[in-house]
Amino acid sequence: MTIPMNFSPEVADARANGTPIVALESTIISHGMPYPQNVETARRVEATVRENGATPATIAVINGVLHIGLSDDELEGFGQAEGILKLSRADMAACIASGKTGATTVAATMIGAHLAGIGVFATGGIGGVHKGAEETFDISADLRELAETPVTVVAAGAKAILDLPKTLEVLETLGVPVIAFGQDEFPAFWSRSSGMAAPLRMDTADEIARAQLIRRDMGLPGGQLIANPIPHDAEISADELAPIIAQAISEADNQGIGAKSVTPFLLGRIFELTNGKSLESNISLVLNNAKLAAKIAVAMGK
Ligand code: PSU
Ligand code: MN
Repeated sequence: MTIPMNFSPEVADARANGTPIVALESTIISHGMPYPQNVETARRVEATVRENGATPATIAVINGVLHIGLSDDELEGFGQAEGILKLSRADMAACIASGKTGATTVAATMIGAHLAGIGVFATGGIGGVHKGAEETFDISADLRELAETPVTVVAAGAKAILDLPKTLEVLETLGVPVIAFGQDEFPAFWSRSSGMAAPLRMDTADEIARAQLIRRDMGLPGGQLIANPIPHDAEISADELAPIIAQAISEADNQGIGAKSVTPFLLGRIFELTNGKSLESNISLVLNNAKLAAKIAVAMGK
């Protein structure tokens, strides 16, 4: 193996004992939330995975070593450090080769999870087709990764900063199962409703685990997107957010924000413009996703 890898002690134990593991991403820490809430959230997410019967494995590249499971100090480092690379499929190997440090997006976390034999991953929201993609061609590499890499990703749908109808169309074209959990509608991250029906619906972790295993046995590549609605008490209505999102997007356009900077810029502006309310919702939905992912990981192990 040419890939330098490091497993945290608890992940190494779980692998040795064959107990359930849930992968977690690091970009949500470094680029998705402000300090110190990002580190506090990362710790609470890990605790939630443990409380629900699985071992958390936060994935990142540190000085050219692919880490599967981070120590408390390492989590803190991703929360504080400026200038950490944001890694997707295109740049993960280069970061390892150059001995650099980078946080993994959904796409890169799926790749790391699969290398480590982990089949379930919890995050907040996935990247998707950005509004205006017909001009910018800005379509997240997360979508293609879901079509290629056999990891079930639990997210709260896709953010309203994205073009949701186009995101669902691309996922369908790529053959990615999009499964709403416990409701018929596709959830929209900060709100439970998007106005669009989800292509598929499931109501139990067992069903979700079975579907992934059946895909594998059918020889189908790729994972599944589980769209888990945000808890009722943490929702922000689409009406309240729409003008804020529009403002953030127009500022990004005016300031020439492009490529990898778009998503972190929009998340940061929406946090400011909602006086932190968007962050509280974001934390609540990530914890909710961690809980469901742990249950799916337990079901997959049966
Ligand atoms: N959703 C969040 N917070 C985040 C992200 C998504 O709620 O921080 C991150 C994820 O790591 C995701 C990435 O993979 O943004 C997508 O970035 P892009 O749009 O540049 O592909
Ligand atoms: Mn992009």
